[in-house]
Amino acid sequence: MPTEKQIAQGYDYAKELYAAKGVDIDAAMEKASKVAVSMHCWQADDVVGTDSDNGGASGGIATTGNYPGRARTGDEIRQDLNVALSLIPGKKKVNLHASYAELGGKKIDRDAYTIEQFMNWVDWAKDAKLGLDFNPTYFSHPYAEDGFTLASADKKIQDFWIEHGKRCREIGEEFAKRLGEQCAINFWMPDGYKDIPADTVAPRKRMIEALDAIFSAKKIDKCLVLDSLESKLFGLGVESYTVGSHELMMGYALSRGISYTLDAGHFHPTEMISAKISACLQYMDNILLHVSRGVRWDSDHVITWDDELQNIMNEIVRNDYTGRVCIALDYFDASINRVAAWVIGMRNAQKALLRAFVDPICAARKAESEMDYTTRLALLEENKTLPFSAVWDAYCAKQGVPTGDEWLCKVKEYEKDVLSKRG
Ligand code: RNT
Ligand code: ZN
Repeated sequence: MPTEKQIAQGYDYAKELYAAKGVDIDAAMEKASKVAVSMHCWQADDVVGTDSDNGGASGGIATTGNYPGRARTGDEIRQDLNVALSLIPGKKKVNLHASYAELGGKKIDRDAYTIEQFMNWVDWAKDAKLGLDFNPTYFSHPYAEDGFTLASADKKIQDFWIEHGKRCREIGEEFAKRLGEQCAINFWMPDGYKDIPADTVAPRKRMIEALDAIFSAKKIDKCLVLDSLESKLFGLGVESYTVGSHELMMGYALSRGISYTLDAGHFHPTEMISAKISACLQYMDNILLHVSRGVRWDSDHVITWDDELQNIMNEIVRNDYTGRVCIALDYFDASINRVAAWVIGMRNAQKALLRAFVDPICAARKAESEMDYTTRLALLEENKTLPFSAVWDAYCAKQGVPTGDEWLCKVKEYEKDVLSKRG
């Protein structure tokens, strides 16, 4: 890890080189520090949740691995979050699923949740000065076992899940009011068939009806709640037909004026969500991103600082979309230390965001406007070796978080003192 002196020297060097390209790295750091990245609570415990003994995620998503130290309670999750958050620079939010309700020994089902079951989270977020995002949980529940929730042909099941959606919007509204930050609520439903359907229309009609029932139940100020709908290509055990496909969800979101969620793992492997951002935003006010990393399929690996992550952030920053795109992470790896999984992915997201703010783009855009594509390619490639690592180190130091791999020692210490002692 760099010394204080090296960080200062690196900063001076970078400042001069970037200034020569027309970039003020101080202004870039300031701007980057205002864009929130929402950290998903579900990396803590392999998407198990705290509201029942459901045995883990269902609905076509799966964690693999059995690394010791999984958080088992709300308190343990918050304890782990505190450690992870202290090692990540930039603005952060925390993204909760409804399955992280704390029932306090009472028997309350998901169609009856209120803010009461989330007060430990609200109090914690208030102390930590964090906004909360939210997700209804349409999986890991006996009523989701048949593979259908909002699109279920069983009225009792469909109504139960409609009610859950309504309750979640009210809980999200409370989060926003109590914490003073907008709550983005992401709706993802696993509904679909393992094998070839005979009727592809009826489930889609039922999905639309159910969504209409949820969103028309209460008008909530968009400053408080941003409703967003996530599409998917397929899931494990849901290989043949997904009700909430890209076209259905985007069409719904567009026609009802709500936000659409692009998950990086939910398209064909060569289809990149970075390429979709500027297209969606021609027609929609907002989109939400689930930044994930699919390896050959929607595997939800920890995000690395790869071309796609950088391209996503470039698109948001270069097009001035920071106010219209909510950035959230969505991955879950149980084969490595879970706190480290958070820190690696979040630091990568923040790194890519900062890099997008410092990367010079004006000259390449000018060349493009003059149809000088040679210069465009040459400049974009030369920018890649500008001393960004020095800017990143200076940013981490300024934000009071570890530089280099210094954070890893803290996680290893925490593993030794706390995580390894969990049964
Ligand atoms: C599943 C979706 C969904 C979930 C989380 C836990 O494929 O990506 O967003 O991963 O809600
Ligand atoms: Zn997702």
